Amino acid sequence: MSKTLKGLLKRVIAINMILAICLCSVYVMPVDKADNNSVKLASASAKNAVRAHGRLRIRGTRIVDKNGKTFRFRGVSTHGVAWFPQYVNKRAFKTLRDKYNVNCIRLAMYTTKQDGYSKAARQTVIKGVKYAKQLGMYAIIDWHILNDGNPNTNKKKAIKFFRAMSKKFKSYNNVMYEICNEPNGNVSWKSDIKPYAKKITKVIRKNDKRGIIIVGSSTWSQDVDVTAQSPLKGKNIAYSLHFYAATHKDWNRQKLTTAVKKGLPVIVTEFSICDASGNGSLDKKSANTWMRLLKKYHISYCAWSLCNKAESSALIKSSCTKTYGFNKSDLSAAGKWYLCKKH
Ligand code: IDC
Repeated sequence: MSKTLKGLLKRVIAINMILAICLCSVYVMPVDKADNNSVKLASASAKNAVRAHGRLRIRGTRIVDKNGKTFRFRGVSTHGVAWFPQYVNKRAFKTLRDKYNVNCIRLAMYTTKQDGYSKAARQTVIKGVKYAKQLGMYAIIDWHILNDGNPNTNKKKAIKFFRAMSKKFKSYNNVMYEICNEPNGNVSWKSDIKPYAKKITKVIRKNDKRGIIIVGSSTWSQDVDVTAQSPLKGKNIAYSLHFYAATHKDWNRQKLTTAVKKGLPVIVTEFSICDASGNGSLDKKSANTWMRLLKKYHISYCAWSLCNKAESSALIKSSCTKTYGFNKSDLSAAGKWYLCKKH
């Protein structure tokens, strides 16, 4: 081949390459612009907790990640998904993840008809788990018993629900099952909650052999010290402790210490810094004492709740109607305390 021909060929190839690059960027640019989300997703991949930590397990009193390292999640609980389904959207979860370092979403589904238990509520939970998975966040499926005090009241429904959920999500590595939010009333660990938990655990384990199962305790999930006297047998089972800092103080913190010292793995799947009604004034002093204790024992936590209801536990200001993209000024006092502070 003559020198001039070679030179010509090189030039043609170079021009083609430049053209191809131009064409690509013309093609890519509008996509990025149109789908702002995808760009941010890529840049925020460092926040993909599930990619980094994988399936969580319980070892001793702690949660450990896929590498066996102690892991604590920092979560947000929805309000009842039947009442505030609008916050179960991918952009809301992404906002929590990217702006506020949240890596776990608890999907609270009340279990009585009067509190919105329905097919639609179940579908919202399923959607929520999928969004969390897509964003690399952990998800807690919360069977939110409350007015139904004894978990056995709706045991049949719970069996059906957890059979379906564990079947659907058995291959997901981000799912945890909270099988009874807050047993209360005339209910005891030994004769009510433990037998219920045995049954539900068996149902879940038929499908999902490894996902963490979280079990509540008596007195609105405060009596972890009682649970610690005779925990369930089996792997990857943890126990929930709930607190509302303005109501629950040293007495309750002592219960946590007793339980952990006995070897019970505890997760705070729900807390707020107001009183137990979900309203009232905030007690930041008690809240900070709680947070120090949780840190000491490497305990994970989720704050109640992702909504703009006019109550002090709501993380979003009641005047804010956004359902995602919350800025600091959109957050309530409790929201600012929780989401904008390092605990
Ligand atoms: C509260 C909600 C409130 C709702 C009420 C009744 O904040 O808007 O009207 O339930 O359903 C819990 C429960 C949680 C409660 C919360 C505050 O798990 O469902 O939510 N709380 O009372 N345990 C202790 C406090």
